[in-house]
Amino acid sequence: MKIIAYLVIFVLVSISVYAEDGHNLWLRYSNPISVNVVCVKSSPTLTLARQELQMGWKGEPGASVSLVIKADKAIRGDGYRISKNAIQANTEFGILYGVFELLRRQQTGEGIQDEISNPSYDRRILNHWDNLNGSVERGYAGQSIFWREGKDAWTVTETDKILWQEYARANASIGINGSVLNNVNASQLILTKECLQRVKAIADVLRPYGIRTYLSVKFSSPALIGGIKTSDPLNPEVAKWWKDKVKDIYSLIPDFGGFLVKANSEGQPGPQDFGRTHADGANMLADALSPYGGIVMWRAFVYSTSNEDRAKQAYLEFMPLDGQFRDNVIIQVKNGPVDFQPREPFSPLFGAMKETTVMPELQITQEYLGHSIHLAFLAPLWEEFLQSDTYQKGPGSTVAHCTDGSIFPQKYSAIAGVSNIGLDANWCGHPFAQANWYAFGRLAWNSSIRSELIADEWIKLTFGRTTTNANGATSDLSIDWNLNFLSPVKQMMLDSREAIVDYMMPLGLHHIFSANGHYGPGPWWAPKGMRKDWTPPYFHQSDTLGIGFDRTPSTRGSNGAGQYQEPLRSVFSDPSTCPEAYLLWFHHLPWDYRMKSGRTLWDELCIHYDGGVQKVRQFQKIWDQAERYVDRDRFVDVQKRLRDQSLNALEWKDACLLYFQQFSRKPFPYNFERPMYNLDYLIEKDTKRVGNYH
Ligand code: GCW
Repeated sequence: MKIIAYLVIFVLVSISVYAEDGHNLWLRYSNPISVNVVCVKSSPTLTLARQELQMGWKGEPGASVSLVIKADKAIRGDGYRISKNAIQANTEFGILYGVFELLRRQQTGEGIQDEISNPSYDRRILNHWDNLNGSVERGYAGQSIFWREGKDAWTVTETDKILWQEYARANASIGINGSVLNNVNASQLILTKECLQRVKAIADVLRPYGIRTYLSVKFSSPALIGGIKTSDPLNPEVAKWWKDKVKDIYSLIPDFGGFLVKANSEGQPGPQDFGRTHADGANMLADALSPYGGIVMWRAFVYSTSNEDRAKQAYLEFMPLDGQFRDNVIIQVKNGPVDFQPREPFSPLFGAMKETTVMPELQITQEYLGHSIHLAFLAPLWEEFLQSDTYQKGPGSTVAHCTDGSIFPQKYSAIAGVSNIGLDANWCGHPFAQANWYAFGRLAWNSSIRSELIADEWIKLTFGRTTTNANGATSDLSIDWNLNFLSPVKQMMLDSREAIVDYMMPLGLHHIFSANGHYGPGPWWAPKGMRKDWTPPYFHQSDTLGIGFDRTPSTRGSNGAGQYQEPLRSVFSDPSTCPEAYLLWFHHLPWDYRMKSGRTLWDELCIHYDGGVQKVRQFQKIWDQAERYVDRDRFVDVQKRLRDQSLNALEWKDACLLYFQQFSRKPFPYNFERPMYNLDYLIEKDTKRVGNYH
């Protein structure tokens, strides 16, 4: 009996020691080496910087590192200068970022020269689509870390504070310096006393890590909670209500960042309800915030029931307002013109609004990329977007440069990512989804770093085992680890987004999801009476003649291509010059259209769908070979998710190809894997799952 009891205790202890829930993200220091931190100033932030060094130092034992706040013209904003033994910055947050960079270099074995690093964007912000009842819109990693329902909804517990602090630290480690705490589909209640008290408590925890707090607000709040009859932005009483509210907020949160607003979009109230423009609405809020240095992020995600091509609508509504916004208003534009699809061309608003500050909105949470089931490393998607040339001020006017202040004069520069964080132990659901949080921060700090470097760093920090020799030098991960783990896993990450494009919607197809949570295939989905631009047939336009959305200037096209600057307008309008990745975004083409490969469009489509499935099968093999380098918990977790993904990829391929085949009336290429599902079965399965597909 005794032996059994000992055994049980031993097993339990081992489990608790070795259980790996992923909570530590990319911040895994082990066996710290002694270091002497020299810093003449003191503040809560500098104390954090000092602690980080003491917890994570992997350099020479007993070395001295000095932290110096000293103005230097070459250092901008919260940038820093680092060398092996010193960090210099203009601000204390710059020091903290420098410390994290120094430690990252040590952990990953990258060298450290004397160098300066300045942020690409001043404001690097996470948008949480968290509702006050604790649910998270498009969240796949559990409930909100900020809000909950029930008796203790407003109580700030120690557990809350610890979690918020861990969250803040993780953000600071990758340079994120802002959080919008609630959903853009905002509740007016966020501006009530109770709520603002909780916001203050959160802001107090985030502050030392350099993170400003922002809120999403509902435009009709004055009428809903202010006792005013209207929310017309030109009504003086309304403007005064907002001014007073802003004053209250700043008395609680002196460094409050500002408001994010979704107005006149998908049923949300806005200035147009009162015959006013987006500029009238945004400026009224901007005037209330400007005395305190606050900003308004006004979203351009608008489309109506009009017959106009949905992809053109944001541009049509916002371009006429260019130049009418205050300098503390930033128009927040999603990367693509439709809605966070696996692939879209960049939104034509980037670079086109020349007298208005524009910021990109990226989606970290995988609403359209397989939720937290599919492995999708999003840095390649964001890199492709940020490096897209808009040609708005000649060649080289990339989206990054059109938004970071290097081309257009602008008071602020900003970038936002819709967060994928929830109460799940590992924060993000899929262990690899953490890499997207990481990648967003790294790209917001430096928009020109390559996806490959980001993946490399993340894998080393998240799965790496550094070894330290007697002299304290970290002999970075072994050759075996590099060859058999780092390199294949990195390749898998880098290929993962393209795999999804291939098995979901290749060659420029978009928005062919079923109604069920934007997860599974639904090219057929078009219930009677449903708004056309909410149904996949609107987007793929399949018929016996061909497939694709005609956005050319031809009489049958919407001329969406016309919203781009030359030479893109012409390049996109001509199928022979349009990049094939965007072909069916801009063109409706016959099934036997000749592709660059010499194959017909139909055959090419088949090859892409099949290629996507094959890639995921390959990922499974890669991951299985990684087993001996990964802890059991994360290994099994990823292995299981890859299995689901494989099956889903097959469903996508069979559903889309069998559905499109009804129009193409062409056989599958003969050397090509035969479908394993029947279309009827997949349609029925989809219908039964309405509302709760994952
Ligand atoms: O993509 C759509 C989402 C909605 C979201 C909306 C938006 C927050 O399906 O869930 O609402 O975009 O960005 O406003």
